[in-house]
Amino acid sequence: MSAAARLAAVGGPVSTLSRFRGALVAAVVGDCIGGEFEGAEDVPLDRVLQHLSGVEDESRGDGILQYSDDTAMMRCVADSLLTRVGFDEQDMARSFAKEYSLAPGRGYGSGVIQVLRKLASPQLSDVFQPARAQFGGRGSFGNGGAMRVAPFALAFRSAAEVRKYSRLGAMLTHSCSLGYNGAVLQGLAVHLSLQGALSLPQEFINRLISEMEVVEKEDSAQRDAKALNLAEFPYCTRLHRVKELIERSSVSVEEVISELGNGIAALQSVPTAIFCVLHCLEPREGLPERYGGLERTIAYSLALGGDTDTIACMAGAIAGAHYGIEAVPRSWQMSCEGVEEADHLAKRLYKLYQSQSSGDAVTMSDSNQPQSHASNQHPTHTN
Ligand code: R7I
Ligand code: MG
Repeated sequence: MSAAARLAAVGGPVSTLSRFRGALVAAVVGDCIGGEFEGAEDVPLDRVLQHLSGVEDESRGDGILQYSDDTAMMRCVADSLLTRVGFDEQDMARSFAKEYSLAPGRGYGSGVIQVLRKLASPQLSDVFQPARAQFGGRGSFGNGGAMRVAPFALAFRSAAEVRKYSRLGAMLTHSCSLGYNGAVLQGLAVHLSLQGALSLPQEFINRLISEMEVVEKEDSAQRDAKALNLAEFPYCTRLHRVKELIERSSVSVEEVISELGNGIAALQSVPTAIFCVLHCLEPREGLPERYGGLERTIAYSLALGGDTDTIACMAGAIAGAHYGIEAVPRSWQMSCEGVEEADHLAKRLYKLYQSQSSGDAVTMSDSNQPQSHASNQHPTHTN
């Protein structure tokens, strides 16, 4: 391991550009590598390690691992934010629809396909309408809004903007608050991680809890929780469980699955992804000592089974923003489709991010303050 990789693996100083590249590249890598175990109920760690050593073996010649809808849609988000210099719901919606029509076989959720077909219609004026019609009018609670959200955290500087645009971007396909609030949580986790907040894990999780307390006070969140027979403040409740689990000296995979879930619902996967990152900040029994934190995070996400590609993709985005690009093994990057493109998009988003700066870095304490953003120059964004 290089000195830079070692430094990154222990969470040492990492440049912002490296964090940006790490976030998108590790998300793609998590998606591609995680595809192997998608839907599996029981994934022994041995099998995960065997799969990963296969990925590391460059002479293997199996060809590259393909990305799924997670990466396909994340690319659309990044591309639209860059082309429109901010959030433009019409452009992003058309981009999702076009991507789906060009490559429909990427493993999209069965519900979201109907939305993507409707979004392709040139007659459609309200691009949020097809999502609202899903599941009897309540909208999808799937994790599809959260899995693609990372570029919002790379495009917007303040927590308030990340909250606002993560939510709107998710609502193009997921209008149930459980769906879009999962995206808000994942977007904020990447946002905080980019700023180095994972070097203080307790503060990181406390900050997410306090953010989600505000988000889940909204009427729509209260109403949807009731309609789905969930206790009030469902994300906050799960984040408190995450906090309890990371405080324990040992926790089994079975406990993590039963406490947090590993499913396709955002509620059963976003807090789980956050847990994977926090749990793997330290070396863990059963994982090779040579693994850095990023490798541990991806390996551990796979061992949970269930929606492995999406959980590894989301955990990868958060962990990649913390450890930086140097922590993503070259062999993993070379084995995964779409890495180069993700790296290129991350570099362009970094430039956009820098161009909004007045020269002052955003700090944890001032990141709640509204700041000027490129999207303000664009008349079509929704308020
Ligand atoms: O959320 P989404 O884009 O995809 C979720 C996962 C990701 O891992 C993708 O990679 C893919 O593999 O699937 O897709 P949706 O179709 O919106 O939601 C996914 C599934 O969640 C649906 O097909 C439903 O089975 C379920 N679901 C619901 N079921 C009942 N009631 C989502 N919302 C509801 C609901 O309100
Ligand atoms: Mg998936």
